[in-house]
Amino acid sequence: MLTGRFKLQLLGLCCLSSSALADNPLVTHMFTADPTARVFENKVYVYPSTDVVCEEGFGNNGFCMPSYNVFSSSNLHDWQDHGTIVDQTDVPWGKKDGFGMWAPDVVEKDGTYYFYFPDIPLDESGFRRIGVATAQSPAGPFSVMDDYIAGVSGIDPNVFIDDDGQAYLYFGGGEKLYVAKLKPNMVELASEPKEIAGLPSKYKEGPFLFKRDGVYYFTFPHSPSGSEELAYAVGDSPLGPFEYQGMFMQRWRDGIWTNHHSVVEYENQWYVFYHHHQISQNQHLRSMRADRLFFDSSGYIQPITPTERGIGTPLATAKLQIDRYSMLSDTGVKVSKVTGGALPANWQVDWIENGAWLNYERVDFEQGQAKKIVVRAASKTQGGTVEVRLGGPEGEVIAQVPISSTGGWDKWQVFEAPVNTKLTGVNNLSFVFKGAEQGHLFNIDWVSFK
Ligand code: FUB
Repeated sequence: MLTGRFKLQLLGLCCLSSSALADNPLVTHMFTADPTARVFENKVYVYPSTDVVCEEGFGNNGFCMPSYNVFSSSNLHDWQDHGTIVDQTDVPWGKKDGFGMWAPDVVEKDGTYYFYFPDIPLDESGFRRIGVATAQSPAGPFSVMDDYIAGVSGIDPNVFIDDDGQAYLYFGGGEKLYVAKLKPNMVELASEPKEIAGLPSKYKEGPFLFKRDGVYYFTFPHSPSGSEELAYAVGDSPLGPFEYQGMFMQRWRDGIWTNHHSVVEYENQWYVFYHHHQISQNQHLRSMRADRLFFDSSGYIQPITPTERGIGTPLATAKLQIDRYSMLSDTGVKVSKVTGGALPANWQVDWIENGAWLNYERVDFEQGQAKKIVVRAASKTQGGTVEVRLGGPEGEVIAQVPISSTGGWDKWQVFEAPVNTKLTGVNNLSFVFKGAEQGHLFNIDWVSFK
């Protein structure tokens, strides 16, 4: 139960820069894992590790993880890839072909960005040591420090700076997780690492501490049996002890053992970032995702249900990948990945039958410029109509887009129709599919407004 108090209330080769549009997974052009999200300069920056296919004889525990990238977004839909910020070959004290650059973290103090990362030490003094790279901007360029943090051996660093300016380093993977104070220079320990008290038994890793309404939430992937669930404990001090509260995200049951997360508040909404292997179906080639996180009135974290729609608010003029839906009717419509395990991943809406529907929430129409809707569709049969409605499948009809035969289920054409209402601001859309009573009508790639 909740505590009484709780109840009351790189060596910068920076960088390639490109844009990716996505809901979940957040990016589809590369594999990304262990995402740490932070708010810097009024944007969300995400620092994942990167998964690549292992060549024979390389890698560690099945993972090949050579480097770190950073991504940023202000609408949580358009993610700018700022490129690689730290590569294993940049780390003076690290094995240059170790591929062991596991989950990282980053914090800002006095205008300097401190990037903490695990790597395999050349001196063979541990499974992983934790290094630091610093930059003057959240996207780098980062300079890697000459040596790892003395006195720390383990994985999954997480750094929390409390309101009084004291910084704490959390780390570890195994039966025990650890915390130590950092000196004001952020790269040396100010206290001996001590075991965090109050956590449940069995394997734990990926600590992530945040503070909300004066309560310290210590969150961690936990494996009581089988794959990892995301769990949390709460306390009155960043050093603990903590009181275990249970899990807030269930374990994956489809062939991936890890999950790894971070929690961040942005523009008065809390989010959890985590990973899954939806694109590759290979547990060593993961993709970062995010969903909204809510607390109940007592401060308990409400359980997360992973969504395809994710967290972004795209502009209506973007290519809206409605296969990343908010909700689908129970029958008469499916979503299929058309790229296999390859990158960049792409999905389509298909097996559509008369009367089926799909909701896609949070589309930004700004000042009301949208006059037309465009649908990219394919049909081997006679096609049908896409009714576009507001708010849900019973909502006001704002457009009706006729789709005719294109001669094949993968012969794509663009169809359009006028929008009969002036839409402004953020709206929830619903697409209702109409056509012959029997058979499949059409497939949809994306929709967009002009
Ligand atoms: O990604 C490699 C390791 O797997 C991370 O460091 C762990 O937290 C787990 O996600």
